[in-house]
Amino acid sequence: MATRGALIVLEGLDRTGKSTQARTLVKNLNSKGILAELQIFPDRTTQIGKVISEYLSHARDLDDRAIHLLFSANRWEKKNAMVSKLEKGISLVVDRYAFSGVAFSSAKPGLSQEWCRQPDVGLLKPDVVFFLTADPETLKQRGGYGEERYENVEFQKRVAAEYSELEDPSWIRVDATWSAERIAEHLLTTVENTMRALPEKMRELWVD
Ligand code: DGP
Repeated sequence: MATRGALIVLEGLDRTGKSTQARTLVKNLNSKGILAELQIFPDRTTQIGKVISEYLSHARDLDDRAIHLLFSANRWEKKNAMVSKLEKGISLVVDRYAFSGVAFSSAKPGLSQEWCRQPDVGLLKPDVVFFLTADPETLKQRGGYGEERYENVEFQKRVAAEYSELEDPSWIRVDATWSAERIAEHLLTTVENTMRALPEKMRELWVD
């Protein structure tokens, strides 16, 4: 069995319950004696993250390509710390990753998936990607969206189409309309199985 931690990513549209599930997964892994920590992207605590947060709350406007590169830089600035934790045997549960980067940016006019992928090439490749799915109209019923940019059904539909194009067969689709308990159990079991067959070496995203 590998001595390193596993890199576990949760992806999906807004309001699919990702953040709750990511927190629950860390707690459930910890209670089984497995070292695990949460990493949220965008990480709004850094200087770059603060600019992203201002952009999302409409406090600042930025060119579509400029904000795309900042989201990516926000992931790059965390890479070394993530590698070091994984090497110490700490698993990381990541709430959104480069796939959000591609899906949300390429949903905008004029930005291709190919262009959007480039800045994230070479980041760590996840060991498992959970893709929480539900129809945007259903998600809207969950108390509606907030004030942030991207939080509207039309845009989310375009993001969903981009995710489908980006999805690869290794992703694990999870029905976000299942109960929170059922999803949490499914995630935990899958992660435990992934950990049993974890390759020692970490790989790079979109390289091979
Ligand atoms: P969250 O904090 O998970 O609600 O994410 C904030 C919003 O930003 C959400 O609508 C998804 C979007 N987002 C996350 N990562 C990226 C990214 O890398 N690029 C773009 N364009 N949007 C992103």
